[in-house]
Formats: sequence, C-alpha cells, structure tokens
Amino acid sequence: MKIDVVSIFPVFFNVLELSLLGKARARGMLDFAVHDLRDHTHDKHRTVDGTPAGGGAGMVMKAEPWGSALDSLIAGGTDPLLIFPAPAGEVFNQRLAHELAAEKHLIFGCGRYEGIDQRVFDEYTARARVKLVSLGDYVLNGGEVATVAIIEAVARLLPGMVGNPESLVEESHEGGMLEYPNYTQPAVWRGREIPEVLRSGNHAAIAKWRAEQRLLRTRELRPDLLGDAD
Ligand code: 6GU
Repeated sequence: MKIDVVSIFPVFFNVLELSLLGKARARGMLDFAVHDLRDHTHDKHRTVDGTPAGGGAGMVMKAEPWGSALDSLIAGGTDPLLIFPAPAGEVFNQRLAHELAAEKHLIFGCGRYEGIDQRVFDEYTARARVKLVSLGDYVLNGGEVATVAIIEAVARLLPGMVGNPESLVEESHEGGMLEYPNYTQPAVWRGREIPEVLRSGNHAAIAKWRAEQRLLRTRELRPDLLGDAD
C-alpha cells in the first residue's frame, strides 16, 4: 500500500516510526511519504492561509498550494482515495479501517485553521475519489492527529503486519463486539485467580466462555454496538 500525507507539520508523523509502521516500511509493505504543503507555495512567507471570503473569524487554507500538492500526488494513475480528516466526515470505525486497508493508495490532506477552501473539495471530488473522515464528535485543531490514528488502525490490518492474524479476529470491535478479558501468569495475583475455565485445557469450554464474555462486556460497556441499547 502507498500512503501520502500532505500537512504543514510533517514532523508530526515521526511518531509513526515508533509503532507498527516502522516495521511495515522495513518489510516493504508500506510506501509512506509526508509532503510539506509549504513546499507548494511560491511567496517569500510560504503562505498557506488567507482571511475568509465574506468575513468572519479565523483563517482558511488557500486552494493553490493544495491544488499543486494534490495534482502531483494523483498524477500516477493509481486510482487513489483522497481522505480529508474533518469533524464533518463519516465517523471512523473498524469497518472503515478494513475498507481503507483494501485500497492501493491513500492520500491524506490535513487541514488546519478553519478548514480548506471549499473549491479544493469540489475540484478533487470531480477528478478522484474523495472521503471526509472524522475521529468522533469533538473538535481537534487539525487533521494530523486523526491521520495518525487512521494510519495506525489501517496499517496493522495489512497482510503480514501482525505475528498472529488470529489476534486480529478476536480483538475489540471485530464482529461488532468488545474483546473478552485476558490473563497471563501468575495463576494468582494479590489473591485474584485466573478464571478456572482458562486453566482447564478444555478448548471448547474456553471458546464458549470467551464468546459469553464478549457478549456480557459489550452489553455492559457498549450496548450501542449490539443495536439493542439495553
Ligand atoms: Cl478528523 N479533524 C478535526 N479537525 N477535528 C476532528 C476530527 C478530525 N475528528 C474529530 N474531530
């Protein structure tokens, strides 16, 4: 998979080297690049923003640097998906993470200030596939944090990224439920025992217990996931 990010804070993405991403790149599963939006300006001050047309508070990101940056990235004929993180977007979840993991080329456009000139969305919606994605119902200062979160969630789903692919199947939010509780040695810690069934060696009983626990936990902590909000 190829991932390009356009941002005015390229160093923001250095954290990705620490997590799974460094591994993915080293293994050649991910071609990841960050591009500084200011490299697509031509004035002395490398201006990326302007005052809002019609007046109002804050600043709006100018269309020209975005046009220059995105033109160069979509030029390769890779049928990329352009993702603009924004509070107005579709709320990100595990289903969408799987959807994005099936793409060949993702381009993230990280907006700052009050947003990007609307004509940028209009232009690229006409020329490419565009998706607005939100992390949740709260406001961040820009798309960078959201992009880091989305890339981490997507990259770990790429084939060969986790040692044991079964751990992907059983984790929280797969199959629309939370994960069952996990334990490891010692058998007793501060008087608290590992549930008997997990030490029984009875694999059918363990699978049954875990399935029950997933349902109980989901009902208790996230009933909305079950769609019956009880
Ligand atoms: Cl993706 N961007 C911004 N700026 N704020 C957000 C968000 C994204 N998701 C939640 N809040």
